[in-house]
Amino acid sequence: MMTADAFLSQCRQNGFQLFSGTPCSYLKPLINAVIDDEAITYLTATNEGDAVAMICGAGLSGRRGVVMFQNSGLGNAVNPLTSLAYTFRFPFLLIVTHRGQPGGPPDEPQHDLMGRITEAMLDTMAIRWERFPDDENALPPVFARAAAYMNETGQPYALVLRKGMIAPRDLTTPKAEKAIGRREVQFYESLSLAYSERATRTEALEVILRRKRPEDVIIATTGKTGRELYTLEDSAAHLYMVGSMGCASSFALGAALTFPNHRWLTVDGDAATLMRMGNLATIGHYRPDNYLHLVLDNEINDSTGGQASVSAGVSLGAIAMACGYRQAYSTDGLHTLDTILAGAAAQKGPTLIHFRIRRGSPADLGRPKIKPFEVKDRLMAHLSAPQT
Ligand SMILES: Cc1ncc(C[n+]2csc(CCOP(=O)(O)OP(=O)(O)O)c2C)c(N)n1
Repeated sequence: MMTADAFLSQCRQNGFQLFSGTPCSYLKPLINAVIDDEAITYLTATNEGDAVAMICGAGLSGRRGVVMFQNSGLGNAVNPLTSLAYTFRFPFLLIVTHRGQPGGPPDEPQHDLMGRITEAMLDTMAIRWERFPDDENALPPVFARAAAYMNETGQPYALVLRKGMIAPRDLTTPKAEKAIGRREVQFYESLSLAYSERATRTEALEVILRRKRPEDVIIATTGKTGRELYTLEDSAAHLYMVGSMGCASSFALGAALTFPNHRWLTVDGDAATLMRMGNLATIGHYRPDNYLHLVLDNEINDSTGGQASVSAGVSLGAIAMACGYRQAYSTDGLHTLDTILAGAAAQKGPTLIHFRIRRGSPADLGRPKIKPFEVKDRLMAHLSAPQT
């Protein structure tokens, strides 16, 4: 058994100072020590996959973070681990607890199957892992192996944490005593066009590009949005999420909190936003001034053949305001979009612009010819970050 502070001291020495995750009782001492440690930042995530995406976004700085969660949440994180971290080569330390460990202490029925397949799942996902050591003297070689692997491959390295490895530790940071009080959640909504009269995605992207400022970085959601943006204008300040549907906003959140001198524009889809709507609450909670969230809502999964999403009756602006965004707009007018974007330049974010568009894309739509990890390296160079 070791203390959480012994582990954190190694983390600090090895440059791991940003953590994200969701709690597990096995992680209690560690997560509490992280929250109590003023030299370490902890970003709480609503979902294990969003924790992965946030740490990848922050990883554009070249600094490596730590993601920690229960093995039950490994399922929630599979997509960003395989499509984002692996594909774009984002290295970080992953701590996965081992509830339901075979031969371990008796555990609840819901952990039985996951306990049996946890290590095999990591192997299947090509994630190099080892057991979390039970002695602090074993930590330096563990960190050395992890660093060597990350340097060589650009991939995450996992530690599987069994029960009782870390000495108990309570949380000492008190929960804020402040009353929540009365909230105003008004936002601007003006929707007057019939579906077929609305603008196209391309027209909306053209307005966004016209209003782009030199410090802006655009993170485009998976599917046709990234492809259209790439076709209209490729730039070192763009990142096209080729997979990890729904993670553009959490990736951009990690980046926005790490790079306060850049404005981070997430260009999302309606289905992608709804897929990971919990992250809107995380954006509202951390409230980065430099965050602009544009949702291009065609009410369908356009990229996969036009199947209806459930966004037609959803007021994403109202949801964003209820989650703590500073302002939100919902419109279908291109001129209104242009005016809102012009005004957003002088506003503190987070801002959500819900822009209702119609279906369809140009017939000759290209695909990024540059590989995802090259897009990431190019963006890191643009941000003047050391390459991983
Ligand atoms: C986790 C996951 N589920 C499903 C897909 C397949 N997929 C790719 S794009 C897409 C539709 C996205 O719809 P939306 O966000 O509304 O954007 P649009 O295509 O309409 O521009 C789907 C379902 C995926 N890439 N990842």
